[in-house]
Amino acid sequence: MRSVLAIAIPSYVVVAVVLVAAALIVALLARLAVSRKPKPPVELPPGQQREGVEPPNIEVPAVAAPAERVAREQKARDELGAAQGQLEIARAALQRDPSSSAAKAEVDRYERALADLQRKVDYEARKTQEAQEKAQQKAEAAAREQAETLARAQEQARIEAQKRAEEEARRRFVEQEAGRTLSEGLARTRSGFMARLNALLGASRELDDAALGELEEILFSADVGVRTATALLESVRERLKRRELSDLGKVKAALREEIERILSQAAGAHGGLPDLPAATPAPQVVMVVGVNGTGKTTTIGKLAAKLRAAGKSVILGAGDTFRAAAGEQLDVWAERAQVPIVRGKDGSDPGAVLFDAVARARNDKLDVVLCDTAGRLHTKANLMEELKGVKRTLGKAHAGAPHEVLLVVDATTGQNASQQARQCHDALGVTGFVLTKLDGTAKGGVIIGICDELKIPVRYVGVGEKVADLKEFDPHEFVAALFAE
Ligand SMILES: Nc1nc2c(ncn2[C@@H]2O[C@H](COP(=O)(O)OP(=O)(O)OP(=O)(O)O)[C@@H](O)[C@H]2O)c(=O)[nH]1
Ligand SMILES: [Mg+2]
Repeated sequence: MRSVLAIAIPSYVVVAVVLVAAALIVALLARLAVSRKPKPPVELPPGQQREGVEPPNIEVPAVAAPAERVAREQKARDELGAAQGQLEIARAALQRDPSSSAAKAEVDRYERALADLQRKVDYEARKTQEAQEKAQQKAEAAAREQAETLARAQEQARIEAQKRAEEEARRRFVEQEAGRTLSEGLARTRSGFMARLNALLGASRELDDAALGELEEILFSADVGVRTATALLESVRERLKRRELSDLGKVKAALREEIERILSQAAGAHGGLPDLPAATPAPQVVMVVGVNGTGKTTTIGKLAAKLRAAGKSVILGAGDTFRAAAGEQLDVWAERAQVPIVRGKDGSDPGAVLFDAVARARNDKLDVVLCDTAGRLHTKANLMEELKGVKRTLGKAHAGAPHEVLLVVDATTGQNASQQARQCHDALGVTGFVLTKLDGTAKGGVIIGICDELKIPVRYVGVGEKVADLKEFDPHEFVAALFAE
């Protein structure tokens, strides 16, 4: 066999084939080394890096150059291999006949051709590498885009899950803190003048002058105020004259009706924060006022939690800049109710702080701004004058603001509450009020006097310190709880 090959294929051809094969192996190994070089990590340009989204870490496996490119390079290498074979043959011929000028010319021709072909191979190899890098970059860009889209979707899902968890926490916060019922909150008032009234009007005794005298005495001792007590008595006397009332049970029903009428005339069917009229642009600005200690800050905190639980977006404005503790107290409520807060430096201008809160609400498209205010000033400045200034500033911050001037009065102060309500209303044009601390007093009758005199709707009543203790005022429910025996 060996002898047959030796005869059929001259030795220089075998040498040439071996050389070509070696050249091809070297070229192939060089290319493999290039493609295995570790890829530098892909960095997102600064403009494409999104806040909160980690630039994705992308690993793209090596991508092959286009087949047509590889084929061209291979063809050039084949041509080179063939030329090398030819050169070896020419050199062997020259070796056999060194004096042959034809053999010499042949060698020269193949050497020049080989140099040209080597340049061609280099060129094609460079082109293949460039094409490979381009394909690699394209694949990496596509992978990066895909990873970014995925990262954004994951981030969005995370934000939404967090929002849902916060909503749930808020809802549980409002629900779990089961407060008192209105009836429990009114227990003291019921055990005060209402107990005497119920005892008198529930007794099976004659409807005579003595009974009416006793009724008069009870109403005057209740905290409804002289004017309202007189009006209530008048209405009973009128109906007696018209013979509409035949016994004390009927007097009780008539009084209950009259009290519900007084409480409803301003409040309508139920209290709560009224919605903004349809055409009025948000945010709804609520300025909360009242003398010190009545429960403004606490009411704002409870209200924020309630409004949030009802799906409204709320921001708090810490307009009581006169006491450091006031801002901190509101901070605690903002944290509990999970709502943003705007605070200024202690002692700074309250109007400016509330202006900022409204501006932020407008910017962030929030529904409601709850503005806390001071109940007492360090200086001798008049509180009402100060609050008038704040009110004007709110009007500059947002057309129509404040939409609600919510006066907080403390029921335990009885007739003082009524007086404060009148003064505040004269100065600021109160649009609704909140009667707090009904749970701690027998003077709950004060609400009847305030509604009768000022005809301002009661928005909420407070029967304790928990969120659930702030109740939307419902005249019917209120009277039922008041008259319950
Ligand atoms: N029992 C009871 N306490 C209440 C109620 N509302 C508020 N309080 C308490 O009343 C106290 C005063 O409440 P604040 O909210 O600080 O009153 P404020 O009007 O903001 O007081 P200043 O900022 O000093 O003007 C706090 O201890 C509250 O917890 C309520 O309806 N029932
Ligand atoms: Mg306060």
